[in-house]
Amino acid sequence: MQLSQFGRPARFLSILLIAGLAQACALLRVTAPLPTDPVARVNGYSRDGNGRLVITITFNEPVKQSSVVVGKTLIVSGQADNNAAGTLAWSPDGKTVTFTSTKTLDQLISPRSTTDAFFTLTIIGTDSGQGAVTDASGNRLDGDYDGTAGGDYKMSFTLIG
Ligand SMILES: [Ca+2]
Repeated sequence: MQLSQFGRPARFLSILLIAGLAQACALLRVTAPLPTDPVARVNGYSRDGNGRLVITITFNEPVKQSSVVVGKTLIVSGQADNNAAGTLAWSPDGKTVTFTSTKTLDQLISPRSTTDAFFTLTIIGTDSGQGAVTDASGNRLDGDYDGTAGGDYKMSFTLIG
């Protein structure tokens, strides 16, 4: 009786401790677009006034901006260009980056081999020689959402023909 009454606050304290640790060790993740979101597969991009591809990517915490390098740790691949050149623009809080391609979206996916067209966004979490995206403290992106740092984020976009 007395033991179980004593156990309750101890359990509460350990839950607080675990929650605190989880907070301190928060993993860097992409929160939008989510690879599992079927709507984002179609709508997670846009075109600017010049027809260039624009993809806006949001993370859960500020990113070390120098770790995001187009063609190395952020790779956009279309049917006609498997490593599209482009520029990055960061939000003031460092959590959101917007990629704008140098070529137009039509150039990236043309000629289309099927009615539908596809392009992919890869953000590197596992360094295989070209670096990896990290947060401001140097923790690598949990790109595969498995709960441990590392793993690449891959998002497929489909243009319905
Ligand atoms: Ca991971």
